[in-house]
Amino acid sequence: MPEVVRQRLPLFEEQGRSASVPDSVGRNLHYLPDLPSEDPYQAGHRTCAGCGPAIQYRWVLKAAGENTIMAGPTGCMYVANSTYLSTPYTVPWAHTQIAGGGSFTSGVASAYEAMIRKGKYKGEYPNIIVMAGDGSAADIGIGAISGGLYRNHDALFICYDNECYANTGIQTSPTTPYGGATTFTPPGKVIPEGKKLPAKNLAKMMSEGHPNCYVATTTVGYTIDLMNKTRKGLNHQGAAFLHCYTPCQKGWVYQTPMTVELSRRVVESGLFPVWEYDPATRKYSYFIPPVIRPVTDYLAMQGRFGHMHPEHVATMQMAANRNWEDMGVEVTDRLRELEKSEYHMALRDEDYALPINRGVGA
Ligand SMILES: Cc1ncc(C[n+]2csc(CCOP(=O)(O)OP(=O)(O)O)c2C)c(N)n1
Ligand code: SF4
Ligand SMILES: [Mg+2]
Repeated sequence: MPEVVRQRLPLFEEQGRSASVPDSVGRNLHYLPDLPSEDPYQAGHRTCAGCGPAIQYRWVLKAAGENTIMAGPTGCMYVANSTYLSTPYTVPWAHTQIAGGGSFTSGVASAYEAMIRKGKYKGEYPNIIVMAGDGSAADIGIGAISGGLYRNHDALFICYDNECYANTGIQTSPTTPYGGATTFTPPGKVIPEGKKLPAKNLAKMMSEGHPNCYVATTTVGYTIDLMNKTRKGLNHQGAAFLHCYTPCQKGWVYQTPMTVELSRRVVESGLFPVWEYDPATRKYSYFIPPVIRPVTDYLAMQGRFGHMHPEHVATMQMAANRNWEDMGVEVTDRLRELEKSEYHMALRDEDYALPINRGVGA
């Protein structure tokens, strides 16, 4: 019976394969000689300017390369990427029903295994990837994705997390953070904070609940990390799950060029821990950012938090401090103080707020 031959994608910066060259004023410019020139996610999509999920799609597909099959459950990245005669993919791509991304992907993986073993397909096993929004991966389609991870199909299941049901008009999802204003969690007199529940811890559910699964979190602020975790997930024999934070300019109301900056600040403020889980050792390794910030450095950049009162900001700082503790980082006295509301103003106060904060719910 023919063996299933799997691809092995090298990691970027592995074994000193990155390089630096001096620019005209003597600074070292860092580059990756091995960065593929091909872009399986090309021009032609219709996402908003600064769309975080579109940035993620591009880097994931650059890392995966041409021998890839993609599935996209219903969401912005289906609707904005599948206009008739104007799709951005150079690789096979299929739309799936919003709840069915996991089962579709399981089926594709099983079919390739069977076709190769029966000698009906002669090529290498392809990269099989599903990129589901948070509404799909954390809510409507979580059952099918959990099934695929549990049965350990050889595929990469990605949640691109823009923390809302964006495509249908920015409704709350299980990953919308506490305090986030959406069309279903508008702040008002009765519920001034907007969303009351904290976000579902999706990635930890996946790592703790699926014993053979490689699981990692990342953001579009750390390109090499995103591409390497994509490749590690694809190289892992069996199921892998990647949770990627991807800002939504339209839903979060921020200045368009700030997508990458937000994707770093969310990590630097302790609100989105970046980690990797090795199923062989059952250990987590956390990325500790070089800069650690108060949560206000992150919240004040976004209109969706512009309504928050001091006690809501303090609640957010408390959650961030708990995350730092989980990561083994000592919480400074200053960050402890910021757990108290008397150390904060309302986010709409001039000292915090950018003009853009007059957006959603403000
Ligand atoms: C079963 C079902 N319920 C609801 C919808 C309507 N719907 C289409 S796109 C969408 C939003 C999906 O949100 P998410 O998965 O987070 O992707 P995003 O739009 O944020 O990219 C919804 C609710 C649907 N297509 N199918
Ligand atoms: S609404 Fe958000 S996720 Fe959808 S295309 Fe625009 S920026 Fe991207
Ligand atoms: Mg979403």
